[in-house]
Amino acid sequence: MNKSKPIWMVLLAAVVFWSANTTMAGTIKGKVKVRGLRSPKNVVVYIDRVEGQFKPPQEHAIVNQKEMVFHPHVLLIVAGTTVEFHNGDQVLHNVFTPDKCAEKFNLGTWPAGEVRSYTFKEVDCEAVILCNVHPEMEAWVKVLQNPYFYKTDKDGVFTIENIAAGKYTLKVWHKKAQGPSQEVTVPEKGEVTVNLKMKRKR
Ligand SMILES: [Cu+2]
Repeated sequence: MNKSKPIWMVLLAAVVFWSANTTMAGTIKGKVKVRGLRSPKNVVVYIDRVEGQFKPPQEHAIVNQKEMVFHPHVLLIVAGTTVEFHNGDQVLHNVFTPDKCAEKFNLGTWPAGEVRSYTFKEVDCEAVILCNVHPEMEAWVKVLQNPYFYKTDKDGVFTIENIAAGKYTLKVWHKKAQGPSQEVTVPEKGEVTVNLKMKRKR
């Protein structure tokens, strides 16, 4: 029974393998414009809901405090992700949030080299992260249902790749601006371009 497989079996296996690896998926790309802000930096563009369960990554996300600034300023994570808060300064920093969706945690105050963490469980949570030693310090953790998100740079350009073909609701978020959500149809292959407009919140 150790004969080599007939050629049709090899071809069939190849076709099955190929089709399993080419699900119909496309890209959403575009640009965000924000009226009333200096630049569209740190706008979060994301698909509101995608069918299925999205497991958080094994590796932890990191927020550092360096030169009295939280890095990154906006962190995007899938629900269930653990975030490590590092202190990269030679002074004591604290980490807390007043937001209920993150259980109003206060991780305490600690020196450089020490790390404390928190697992964000609630989808759609937008938690402001503060330091009670330095009131000017601020960061945001935005918790999403799925990994189809993008955070813009100064140019406002975004790309979300490898989305299964279908209809979705694309949303935008910025701490100081707001904009309408938009229905988007992702093609089976290739890309759809969407331009998004936001306005500074009053
Ligand atoms: Cu601080």
